[in-house]
This record gives sequence, structure tokens and C-alpha cells, in this order.
Amino acid sequence: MTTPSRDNSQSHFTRARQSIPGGVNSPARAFGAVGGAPLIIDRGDGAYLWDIDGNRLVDYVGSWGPHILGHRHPEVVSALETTLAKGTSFGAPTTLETELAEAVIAAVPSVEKVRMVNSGTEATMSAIRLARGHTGRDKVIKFAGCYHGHVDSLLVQAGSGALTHGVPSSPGVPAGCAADTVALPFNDVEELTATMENIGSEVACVILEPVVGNMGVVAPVEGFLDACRQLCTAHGCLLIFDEVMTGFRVAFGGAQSLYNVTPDMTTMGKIVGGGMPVGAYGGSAEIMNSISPDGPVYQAGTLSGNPLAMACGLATLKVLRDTNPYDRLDAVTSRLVDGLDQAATDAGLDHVVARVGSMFTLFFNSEPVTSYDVSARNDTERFAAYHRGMLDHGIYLPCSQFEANFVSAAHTDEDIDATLAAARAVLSDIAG
Ligand code: KE4
Repeated sequence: MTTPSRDNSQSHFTRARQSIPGGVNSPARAFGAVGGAPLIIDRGDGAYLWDIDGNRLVDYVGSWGPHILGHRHPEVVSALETTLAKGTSFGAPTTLETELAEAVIAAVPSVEKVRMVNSGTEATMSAIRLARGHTGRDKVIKFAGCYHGHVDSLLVQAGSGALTHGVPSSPGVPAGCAADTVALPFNDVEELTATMENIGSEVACVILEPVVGNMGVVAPVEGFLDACRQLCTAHGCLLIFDEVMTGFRVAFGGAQSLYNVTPDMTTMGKIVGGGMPVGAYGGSAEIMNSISPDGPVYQAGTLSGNPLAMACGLATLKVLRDTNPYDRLDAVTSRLVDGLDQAATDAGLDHVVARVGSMFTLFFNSEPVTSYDVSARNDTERFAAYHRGMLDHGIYLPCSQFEANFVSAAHTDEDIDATLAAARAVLSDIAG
């Protein structure tokens, strides 16, 4: 099989590196962990991307999660075009912001009020500030391998790009800032219980990805989410579910509806903006009324609630609500994951697969990945070979073993068949 031409991507990436750090506006897109230059994308449509060399790719990144409907869903495009005809940004309230807030509240019962921001990072940064302001406490408990955006106090043993590029706790975060952050092993009820008994009265919040996407996909073990809930209630601290990735992904009501555990606050992003820059954080009215201007905890943003972004998110949620693609997403993703599992088994490769809804990871690891320590033992070199091989077959995967893959409602049975055919060839090839 001939390797597709990527000359235009390569030369443009060389140019980009002259003006943008690493040539990328987010390190998660850098191909450092898999080799070669990132592809420069020209356009997307449905389940596909095209790079600037004209190569068509079956897309399992989906802009790192937002495109659960696929690229350029007609109703999303139409909503954007209609809104654009009226302008782009006013710095004043619009009806669209209220409509999207109401749609989020209808979908996520634990949320009675919600504030729109511009990214998942802003959502988690604001949520922990609110938790601290509301409780009068300073400490935050997070879990190693979870990634909550590049918030100073949460870049402690973080996942995603921080883990991929080997800097889980970033320079530039003052020791004083990280001092109030306690990172515990994910899925470890005993450790959390002991820590809460020790410092629970000082803890403002426990924040976690209820299903981790940023170690690769790691599901909560039985009882872990319930333990988080019970311990937060017992010690008077707030439970924050970071559903930036899982929100509207694993179920329309998010992981909290799937596992029937109710957090005090929820952070959202990705799908809630449908591919435009949107983050959101919400919770009970009693908690959210502490946020400025009704309350003393300050948070603001020039482009928060931007009309184009609101229209994009609102159209996305409306299509999800009206079409309910989740059963088909589950079935299609299950067929894909079972096929990947079989292909890796037939190739004789140490591997495990993890799936929750339409997010999944094929781990090159000999044991089930339940925590950061296990994920850190992934065979990242073998993953890099897999990534390169699949790319040569026109399959576009996240460029890190510590990320989730996403199936969209636009992926067809033929796309899944092509992906599995590619995987069988690539996995047997890298097994040698
Ligand atoms: P953003 O600031 O990137 O919009 O959201 C941060 C964030 C917060 N919480 C969770 C659970 C997240 O997964 C993220 C961002 N996810 C990464 C990919 N795993 C975004 C990709 C990137 O950083 O470019």
C-alpha cells in the first residue's frame, strides 16, 4: 500500500512553526507522540475530513468530541447561517443564550442554572472558584490522569496532552497554587475515604471526569461514583462532574444520567457548542446564585454566550433530543470495538479495549486500564505505529494513546467495515 502524499501538509506545517509555538494552537494536535507532521485539514463533512493534499479521512477525533452529529450537519449549518445574517457578537444578552441554557437544564436535571463561557477550561476554572467561594474552603481534590483543561490549580498530574507530552504537572504553576490541590488515584475508594476523613473539612470540591477520556477511556469501577457522592455529602464539600467530554456524549443527560449519580455542579463543553467555542458550568440555583452579578464570586467573558456559538450548540442539542441517536451510536461503536479487539487478538498483541457509549480506546497494554498508573504502562511506541498505519489507510485517530476516540451519528456501516479492514492489516503488520 502506498503512503498517501502529504507534501502540502508538511510544507504548511513548516511554515506554521515559524509563527505558532509548535505550529499548533493546542499541543493535543501535535504529532510528537506518533511521529511526523500533523495533517493540515481543509474541510470536514459528515464522518470525513479532507487534508490540504486532498486525502479523505474517516474521522474518529471529531474535533476532540464536539462532532457527535458529524461535520456540517445541515440543521447546524442552517442555524449558523441564519444567525450570522444578524451579526456575530453584541456583548449584550440575546434570546439564544436563554434558549441554550433552557435546553441544557431540560437535559441535565441536576442543573437549575447555567453560565456560558468559551471553553471547558473556563468552565472548570469557574466551577472550582465558585466551589471555593460558596464553601469558604480552599482545597480541591482531583484524580491523577483526569484532565480538566489548563487551569493552574488543575494542571497537577493531568491527563490528555499534559500526559502525552510527559508534563502532567506543568512548570509555571506556582507551588502555592498547587498546594491546595490533592491528586488521588482514580477508582480508589479507600484512598478517597481516608483523605476525606483527614482533610474533608478543608475541601471545597472533588472534581472528576465521571468517565475519564483523558487517560484514554477509563470507566468508573462499581461504587466509585457513589462513594464520591456520599463522601462529599458527608464532609460538606461540592461534587463537580467534569462532563466537558461525557456531556451529551455517553447519554443525552451525560454520565450522571447513565450512572444515576447527582453532582452538585457540572461542567460542560465540546458538544454543548457543537464545534463552536462554548463551555458551561451549572448546578443548583442556590449554588449558582453565588456567581456575579447576583453573588460575590466573580466570573466574566467578552464572548461568553456568543450568538453564533449559542446557535450552533442549540441546533446540535435539538437534533440530539429529536433524533435520539444514542442506541445506534452504542451499537455501531460496540461493533467497531469488538472488531478492533478481535483484530488485536488475532495479531497476538497485548491490548485491552474500553468503551462507554460512543467514546472508546484501544489500549496497547496487557491489563485493564483503571487508573493513571496503569495507563502510564501503555506501549506508546506500539500505539504510534498503529496510529501511523491507520493514517496511511485513511483512518484519522487521536494522536495519543491517552485520548478517547469518538464515533458520530454520521459514521456508516461501510465506514466501520473500512476501519476494521484497515485495523486488521495494520495490527498484523505491527505485530511483525
Ligand atoms: P477546553 O478548554 O479544551 O475546551 O476543555 C478542557 C477540558 C476539560 N475537561 C475535559 C474532561 C476535557 O476533555 C477537556 C479538553 N479535552 C482535550 C482532549 N482530551 C481537548 C483537546 C485539546 O486540548 O486540544
